[in-house]
Amino acid sequence: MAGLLIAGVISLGVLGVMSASAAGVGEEPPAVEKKKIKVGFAQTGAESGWRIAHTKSMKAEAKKRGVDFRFVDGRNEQANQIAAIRSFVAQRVDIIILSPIVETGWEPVLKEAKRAKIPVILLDRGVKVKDPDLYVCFIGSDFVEEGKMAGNWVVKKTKGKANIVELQGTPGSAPAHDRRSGFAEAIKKHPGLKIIASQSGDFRRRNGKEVMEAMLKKYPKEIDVVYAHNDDMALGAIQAIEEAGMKPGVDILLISVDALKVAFEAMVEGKLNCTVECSPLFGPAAFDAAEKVLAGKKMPKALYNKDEIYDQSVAKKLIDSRQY
Ligand code: GYE
Repeated sequence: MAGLLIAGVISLGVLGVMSASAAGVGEEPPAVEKKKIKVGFAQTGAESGWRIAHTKSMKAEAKKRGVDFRFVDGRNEQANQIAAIRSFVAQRVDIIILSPIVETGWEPVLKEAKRAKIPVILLDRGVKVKDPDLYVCFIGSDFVEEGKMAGNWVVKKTKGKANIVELQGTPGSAPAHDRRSGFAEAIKKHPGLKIIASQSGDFRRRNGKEVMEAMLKKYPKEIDVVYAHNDDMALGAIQAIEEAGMKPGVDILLISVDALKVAFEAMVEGKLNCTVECSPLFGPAAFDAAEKVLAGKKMPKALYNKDEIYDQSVAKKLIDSRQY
């Protein structure tokens, strides 16, 4: 049971060993009382396949390590996540993990956690706060880099000439902001690449479809490329394109982010052209970090995952190895 055992029980353990040796060889030392650590996790919600895989990874790892895990689904409202943090403070959890739905507005509640001496780990998405000591570390992907990878792929694939529709993630969220700026940065030296429309689909499949339907009405023949900030919205857009009588992946190219298994399926079918990976399998890293923090070890302020980019040429070969 290599679970997360906190430092508070170590002194007990040492005492236990001492009294055993004093009692003589051959006697079993008394069992060390192990305290389960209490972890509160404030999740954004369940907006996408990515998010569902993320929650699953966290719950599985908590179970594996025997953590007292308190999970709150924020139902995609910052107010619910703030209330969750307050309740974690009231419950005196040992550590709080937060996947913040948006970047701003966290200062007051993070200060409350700090005052209560409960460390906060940011998982997956970052926040904008003046005092960096309001959280111990961030673990996640470099969303700007993901946007750049997507932009570079579009530059190459279209030889620098295309009308692009961008489907943005949740307004105010770090991935929506950074995937947009990274992409813009990558295409900026190519005047032939134009983002003709950019709208939020809130990282959801249904919204991606609705926004794409509206775009196809407005620009029935002009759209060459769809850049979606996640796979779910691209899958929704694919449906809209098919319903409009066009071939997704051929008449309109689509690139998105996440690299879900369903995105690989769409690539194998030729409907999606490319996806940039963003792994949601955070469980082990999150609880390793929690363990370190509670043991008083220093964590780097930010830990970034390494993400890859996959297009149709590798989809068939890799689809069976995809874990989410
Ligand atoms: O790309 C999207 C999800 O924050 C990286 O959130 C995450 C994003 C992910 O809903 O599908």
